[in-house]
Amino acid sequence: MDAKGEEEHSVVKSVCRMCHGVCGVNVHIQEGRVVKVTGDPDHPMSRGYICSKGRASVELLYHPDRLRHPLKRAGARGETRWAPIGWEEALDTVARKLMEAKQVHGPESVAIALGTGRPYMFYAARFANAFGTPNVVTYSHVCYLPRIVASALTCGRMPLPVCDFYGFGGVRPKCILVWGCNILETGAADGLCGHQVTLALRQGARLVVVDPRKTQLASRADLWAQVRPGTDAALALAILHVLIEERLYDRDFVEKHTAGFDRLVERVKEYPPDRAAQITWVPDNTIRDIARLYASSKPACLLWGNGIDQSPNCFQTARALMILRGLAGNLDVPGGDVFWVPPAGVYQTSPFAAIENILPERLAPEVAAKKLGAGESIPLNPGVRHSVFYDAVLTGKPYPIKALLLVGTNPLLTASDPLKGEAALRKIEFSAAVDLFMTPTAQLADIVLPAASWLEQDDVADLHFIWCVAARRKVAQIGECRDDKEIFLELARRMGLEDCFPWRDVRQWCDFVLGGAGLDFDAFSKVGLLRGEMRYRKHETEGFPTPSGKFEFASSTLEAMGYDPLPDYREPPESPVSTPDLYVQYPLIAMTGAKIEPFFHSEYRHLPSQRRRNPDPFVDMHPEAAARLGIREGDWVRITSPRGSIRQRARLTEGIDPRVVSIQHAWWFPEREPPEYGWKESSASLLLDPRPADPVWGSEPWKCFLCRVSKEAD
Ligand SMILES: Nc1nc2c(c(=O)[nH]1)N[C@H]1C(S)=C(S)[C@@H](COP(=O)(O)OP(=O)(O)OC[C@H]3O[C@@H](n4cnc5c(=O)[nH]c(N)nc54)[C@H](O)[C@@H]3O)O[C@H]1N2
Ligand SMILES: Nc1nc2c(c(=O)[nH]1)N[C@H]1C(S)=C(S)[C@@H](COP(=O)(O)OP(=O)(O)OC[C@H]3O[C@@H](n4cnc5c(=O)[nH]c(N)nc54)[C@H](O)[C@@H]3O)O[C@H]1N2
Ligand code: SF4
Ligand SMILES: [Mo]
Repeated sequence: MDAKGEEEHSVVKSVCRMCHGVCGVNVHIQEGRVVKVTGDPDHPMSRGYICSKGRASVELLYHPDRLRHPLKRAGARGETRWAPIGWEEALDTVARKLMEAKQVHGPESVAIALGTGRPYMFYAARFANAFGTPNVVTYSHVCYLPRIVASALTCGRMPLPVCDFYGFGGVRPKCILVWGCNILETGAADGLCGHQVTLALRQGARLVVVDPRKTQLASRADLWAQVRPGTDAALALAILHVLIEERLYDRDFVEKHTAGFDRLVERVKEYPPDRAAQITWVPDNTIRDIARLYASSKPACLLWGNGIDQSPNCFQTARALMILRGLAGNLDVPGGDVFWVPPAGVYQTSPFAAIENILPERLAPEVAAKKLGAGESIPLNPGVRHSVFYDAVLTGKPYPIKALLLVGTNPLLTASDPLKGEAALRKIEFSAAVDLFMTPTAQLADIVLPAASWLEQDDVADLHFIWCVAARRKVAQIGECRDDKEIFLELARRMGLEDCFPWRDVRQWCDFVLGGAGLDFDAFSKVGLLRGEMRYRKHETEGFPTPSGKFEFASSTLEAMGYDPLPDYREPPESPVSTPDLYVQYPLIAMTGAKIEPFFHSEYRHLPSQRRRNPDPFVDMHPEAAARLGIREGDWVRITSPRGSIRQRARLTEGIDPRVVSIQHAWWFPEREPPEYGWKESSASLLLDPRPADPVWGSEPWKCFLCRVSKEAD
């Protein structure tokens, strides 16, 4: 490189947001253009790690299909005719339409639909609250939230405990129990960078994996429980049974800090390992070995994920795993499962903090009571399920729904009941979508607003209320794209909501977030990271902020609300056991949406580097099951559930039980014709059971329903 070239090459330190993770990265800029994103070896969260998505950030940034200007629908819905308009007209229209609906039909006639946790989550939740609608349509029933609230009801603290890999207390985990979480592909869990697991294993930590699939981690594990999908509660109760029967638990913790132990003892008596083995397909000696290894390794930590969230009794399964952490004496101890202490003075804006903003009591009580689907799960679930929302739009009951603002979500591909969803999106009077790309969902909107990617944003990146916040800096501008936060500020200004959004712009907001820590965004960008001062064993001085002041084996809150205060097992609503007749017609158990490294849900199928890694939709099945059906590696197969039918390509693997198949989710083909881009061909959303299975939380069983598979005609 000549001297001039070197001068023009600069490196900006930032944090990636191609997934939830906050991997520290170096953004390389040449002649004003981002040319490369590499891992930052000095970053304490990720220590140089970067995955293929992080590296593909540049491909995303400059992708020719990016939305670059606000668009207005110019034909009938779904006719794919769009006219570019200016931001003023676009924002004025959205603001006016939402306000008109509110004035005529009440704030509840307007819904906000959100996707997974993104940097603007806090703004979105605050916006819904300030506007006064209780209807936030989101994935809280199947992702993360059930574990947060189950953990909060058990030990009073929010958010949930996270594995302590960083060693701030001088000790690292000796054993990692990974339960329904595939962090090596999913990058981050609950605020933890997945690379930390790799580092801990390199240092000799023992590994136990509970997963129906032989994931990379499962293949490296000391013990692997190949659990039948959806039966985790029985397995957890049996492990608790062994801990108690063999007196492997932390007696000091139980005596000093817990309530309801006797009732737990009675409950787990119902789950001896031999009974659990029949339910879960995990041999009883494996159950005993797991209990012994986990309980005798001190400290140990437990990493959990969507495998729990999307099970038919996710809430009590999560409670059982919280109880396991407490009983083993791992809660808030160095190297165990800890409650991070965030940096002092920094205003908390994590997706978790957003929940606080959508708690119903912040709304007018009479409006909060109107939340769609209220009553089908405990009020602490702030979200509305898609299926419930679509019904309300289509029937006008219990009241008319007039307008919808979709921000960063593609529910036709990522939620259940998508055909009903399509009808609802076609029927609703007004909708606007904010996205980086045109999608099958955005194609049905009236106004589409172009969002900025992470390289186009200033932010105080905060991942789930953890021990640090990190600086993300705007290094590019694509077309007229805008940061979602700015879009919310602009809408709030037009809708008289400035009291809740008093910030002039995103920079002033970032300064506000940092204000209590005594620095502004410019100074913070130079430092790059602010850390909290970690304290362990907070319960020894502060107790647990539950009604009893103790860690509650039996939840007094659940009991007061009329629910079972203790974890118990429930059979999935569709299974060989609960629906044997249906099982004859649909003789395979379907799991959907095991996440894969190259994609993020419906995202990145545009990006050649990512698509090459997984060019087609794949369903994993055991060679024996395939042989019985005359299916060979790579064949296109038809997968049919009681709800619908799709096609994917068979991939044969010994790492799955012959009675189970694993179906990739959120497939569409951006290269095909709009408005559908072929989503009805292969999207697992068409197969999903939209019924709320969990009696407490209302989760849907997306990882354990029935299906059949057949070879497609050549
Ligand atoms: N069958 C099945 N379905 C599942 C799952 C499963 O396991 N099985 N998992 C579920 C889970 S856990 C979740 S959380 C949901 C996620 O569901 P979604 O959040 O709806 O999924 P994505 O495809 O990631 O994102 C939707 C859109 O957001 C846009 N987007 C990305 N970043 C931004 C941004 O910064 N701003 C804006 N405005 N838009 C942005 C993308 O371009 C994309 O079109 O999917 C769920 N769907
Ligand atoms: N690359 C990539 N990263 C992502 C995402 C993405 O789409 N792509 N999505 C992000 C989002 S929104 C989320 S919520 C996280 C989720 O991250 P994870 O929690 O890791 O999510 P999954 O891959 O859905 O499920 C984890 C594991 O659970 C297993 N599993 C399925 N059913 C069961 C069951 O019944 N019991 C048990 N014990 N295990 C089961 C699956 O086989 C899978 O290996 O990932 C985030 N990160
Ligand atoms: S794991 Fe997530 S944050 Fe880290 S490099 Fe990959 S996409 Fe970026
Ligand atoms: Mo999620």
